[in-house]
Amino acid sequence: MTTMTNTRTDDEGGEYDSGLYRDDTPATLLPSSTALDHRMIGEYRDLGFLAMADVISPAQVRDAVHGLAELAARRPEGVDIQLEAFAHERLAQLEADEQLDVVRKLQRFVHADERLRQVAASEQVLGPVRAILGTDDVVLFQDMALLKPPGGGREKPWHQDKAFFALSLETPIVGVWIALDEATPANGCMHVIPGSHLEGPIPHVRRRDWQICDSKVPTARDVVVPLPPGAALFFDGLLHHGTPANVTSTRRRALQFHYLRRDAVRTSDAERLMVFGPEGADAEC
Ligand SMILES: O=C(O)CCC(=O)C(=O)O
Repeated sequence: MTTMTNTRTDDEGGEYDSGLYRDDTPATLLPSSTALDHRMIGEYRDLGFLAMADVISPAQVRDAVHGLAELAARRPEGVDIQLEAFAHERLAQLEADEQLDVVRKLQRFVHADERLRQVAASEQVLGPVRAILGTDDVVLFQDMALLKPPGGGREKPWHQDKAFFALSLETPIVGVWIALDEATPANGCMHVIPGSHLEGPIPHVRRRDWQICDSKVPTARDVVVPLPPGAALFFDGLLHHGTPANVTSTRRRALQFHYLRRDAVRTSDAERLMVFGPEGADAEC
């Protein structure tokens, strides 16, 4: 299975101090289909994120999960699949439709599954993105599914997404993280540091991943973002965020899309590494 060209096994991750993620301050969830007014956009600019309920419907959640499961079984050309390090131990016990339970990440799938393409192009997702970016002319920059399987799906340490993207620092990018299952503190929901996007880029180091050094994470400011299925977190590309490991037996599957203004200024990998540090060559979000 790991010999297929579009499939590889994760070789990062590792032990971490559980104090890196605090659960005492939960984010507020805006009601479904909130049209973002000036005040809410101002709040997004100050905090660097907002969370909203029911951004996609239960039917879209089901379709997305079916789409991902089919892609994990079919593995079409062009879709990148990364398995958890424990995949080889568990794969033999899994039925074809359970293969998502060893997949850490799928990438570049919108061209391969119409149901997933429709989620990325849906008005409920694009409406808030357009309001945040201040233009109707937005483009999808990256599509991925982050599946953090039950029984040890690994941590994604604290990081800024822009450390992975060759984009000018002034170019705004919006991440949209959509829960497909209930995402909880125990199964690895998102954690964010409000306002950290205003503090500029910070050096990343290669430890358990390409990440912010653990000792530099202001954990006292941690806001945890538990989300029901269909809810989404919209967040700035410089916001410090991370997710702990899934230490439960429940699933925590999510879609993550990044959007840019069409006139976004792209730079080079060399510039990205100059800003965020030399250890990030080939780093993937
Ligand atoms: O879903 C996750 O576990 C982490 C997602 C994330 O922050 C990323 O891939 O940049």
